[in-house]
Amino acid sequence: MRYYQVILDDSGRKTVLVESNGRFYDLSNGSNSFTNTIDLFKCANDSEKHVDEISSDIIKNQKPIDGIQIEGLTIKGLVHSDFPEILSPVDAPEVWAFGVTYMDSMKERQAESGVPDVYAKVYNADRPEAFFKGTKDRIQNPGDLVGIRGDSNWNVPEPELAFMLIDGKIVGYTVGNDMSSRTIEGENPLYLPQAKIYDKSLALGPCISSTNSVPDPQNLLVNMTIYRVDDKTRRNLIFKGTANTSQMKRNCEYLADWLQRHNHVPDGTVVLTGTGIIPPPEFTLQKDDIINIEIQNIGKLTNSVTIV
Ligand code: DO4
Ligand code: MG
Repeated sequence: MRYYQVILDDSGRKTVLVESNGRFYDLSNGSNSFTNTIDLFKCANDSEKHVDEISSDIIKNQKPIDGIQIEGLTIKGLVHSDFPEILSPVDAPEVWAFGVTYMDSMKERQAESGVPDVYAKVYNADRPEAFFKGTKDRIQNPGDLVGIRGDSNWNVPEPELAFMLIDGKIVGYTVGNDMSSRTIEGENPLYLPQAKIYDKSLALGPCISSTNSVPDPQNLLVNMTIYRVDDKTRRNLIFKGTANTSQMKRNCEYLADWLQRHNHVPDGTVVLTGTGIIPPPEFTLQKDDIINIEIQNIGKLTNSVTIV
């Protein structure tokens, strides 16, 4: 099942929707009621049940919500309706990221850097590269703007499979965009935090897919398209790329294990697993570009670009 955090109507009330067989149910309607995904997944963990079992129990006597449709893997409200407003699927207290987990990521960073050895070393070492990416207030929702830094002239999105941890275990998956400045990272690897953490540099969504819905996280297609709007307001496709999570050198369980060595992370922590799609060196994002990242069995995350 897939879990969305949404605002359903103009009351501003936030709730969790679950999608089951293309229909949506409100998990705040029931004796056991949930208005955020962390509480829901924690409840499943505490009661030693799968989250989909808890949800199935809640929705078994409920009618699906009218007027919400699934389009591809994106949820849409009624035509002309601003609702549901889709929020980030988890209010993650911490977001971490791994880098250089795909061969292509290693090669591209070697090309941009004056010290290419560090990337080969980390790709080949047992210890992966982990970095802190943000806190919940830094997460952009689906449909929100993502940022490129005003002091950087080479900027890219990084489409990444992300997982969520409860009690140290992987309980679901989402789509992440690890927005990055290649100018700053290329100048000196010690500038990594500035290349990676700045206003609007992280987006997550649209949902958390439970582990039942992602039976093999190491075999998922990842697609990214980028559109540029011309002066006639036409959208032109300017980049299209594909990867598969089977190309990851280290799997999600391995990354979860390394992250949590001597480092406890709070429930609801989200972890980005690295990018396998890197636009060519002449490509840089511009204001108003539209980025779509779609991961099989999860959904599509769409954001447009602003300068921060
Ligand atoms: O080494 C820098 C970061 C790499 C990264 O974010 C990635 O490979 O996705
Ligand atoms: Mg990345």
